[in-house]
Formats: sequence, C-alpha cells, structure tokens
Amino acid sequence: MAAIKLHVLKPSVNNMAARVFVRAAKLDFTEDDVYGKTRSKEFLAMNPAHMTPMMEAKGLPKGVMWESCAIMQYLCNKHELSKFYPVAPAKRAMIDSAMFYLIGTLYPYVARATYPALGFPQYAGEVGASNLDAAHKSEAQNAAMAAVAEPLDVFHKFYMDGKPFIGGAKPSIADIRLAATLEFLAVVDYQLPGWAKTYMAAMEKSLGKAYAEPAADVRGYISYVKSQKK
Ligand SMILES: N[C@@H](CCC(=O)N[C@@H](CS)C(=O)NCC(=O)O)C(=O)O
Repeated sequence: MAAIKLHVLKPSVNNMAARVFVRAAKLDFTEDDVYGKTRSKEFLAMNPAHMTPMMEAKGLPKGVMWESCAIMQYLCNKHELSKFYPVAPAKRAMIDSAMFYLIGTLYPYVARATYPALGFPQYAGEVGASNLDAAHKSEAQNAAMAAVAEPLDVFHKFYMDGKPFIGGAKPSIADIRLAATLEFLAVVDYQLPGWAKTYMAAMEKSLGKAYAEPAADVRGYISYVKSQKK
C-alpha cells in the first residue's frame, strides 16, 4: 500500500497544489477521487471540516490532515525535501509568508472572482452567497476581480523580486501553491500580467508532467464550464 493516500477533488486548485507537489517530489502516493463524498458520514468521521485535499498517512496523530500548504510543509519536513522548502529559517520564513498571504489574502479574492463562474458554492456571509440580486452579485465579483491585481503585484515585486520563482532559481511549495491558484482565473478570462504568464509557463516547464497532469484536470473543468455557457 502506498505511504500516502490523497483524497481529492480534481477540478480544485487547492487540490491541484498538493497533487502537483506529490508528483514533483516523486512520493509514493495514491489518489482517491471523493467527488460527492466529502459530506458523507465516513468522510466527516475522518475530517469534520470536509475539506480536500485530505491526506491519509501513517504517523499523523489523527491519521489524516487537510490544508494544501500544511500538507506540502509536512511532507517536505518528513522527507527532507529542502529543494522545495528551504531549511534556513529566514528563507523558510519567506516561503511561509508567501503561502499565508496567498491563503489569507489572494485566494479569497480569487474565489470571489471565480467561484460564481465555476459553479462552486460561495462562502457564507458574502454577497455571492446572499439573496441579493444578480447586479449586486456581479458588482461584488468584479470588485474581487479588480482586487486580485494588488496581491499579484506583491508576489512579483516582493516575493519574486527579480528571481524566476518565489523559491529562487527553482519552484518552491509557495510557487506550486501560487501557480495552481492562478489557473482558476482563466474561467473569467482574467488578463494576467506578462510576468505572470511567463511565470506560469516556467512552472510548467520546470515541473513537467508533475504540473501538467493535475493542471489538465483543472483546465478541463474550466473548458467544460465555459462550453456550457455558450
Ligand atoms: N485552504 C484549503 C481550502 C480547501 C478547500 O476549500 N477545499 C474545497 C475544494 S476547493 C473542498 O474540499 N470542498 C468540499 C466540501 O467542503 O465539502 C486548502 O488550501 O486546502
């Protein structure tokens, strides 16, 4: 039996990050597609947060864990994968900062901008999940789309700062998380700045099939969603 079982939803970029990582790191893993099962009694018994990606692995205190960045951090620690997650505290701090900034700031904007088009449920308390009319919802979606530009620029100017990747010459786990996130913006035809297009291409070139295979699932879903709108 493989050491790692990843429970995944293939159209999701949160999942894509972990899926790219286990491939790029050449870890021993299997994948279980849990579409339609995350709220089942069995799944909730393991994971009351019903979140994917969820990793099942021996040695974890509860047998499972979720949160894509934490999964990548744990696997890097366990398998000493310093090429994806530097060990020196100051360098590691930058990778952690980039990932927290992504999850806490960029991702909520990306979700509000893209989830309506992806047909994903929006978060409680947000305009998109409310009973407000379509005009209000579209205004909120456009505001979120406009807000994406600032954190994107921060990734470029602060975290990358002239280097090809946040990780330097090679992609780090923060790069895997960022590139996967940006994949969703295609569903709203978001015009990525030139540097981001170059960056995405460099990610795919550097990681090869490890990136392309999970990306194909996300891109396939986006193409399907777009074809339904025509
Ligand atoms: N911050 C989390 C987000 C995970 C997340 O939102 N997962 C969604 C898919 S995009 C999910 O599993 N939803 C299924 C459910 O809630 O039942 C991560 O990076 O892993």
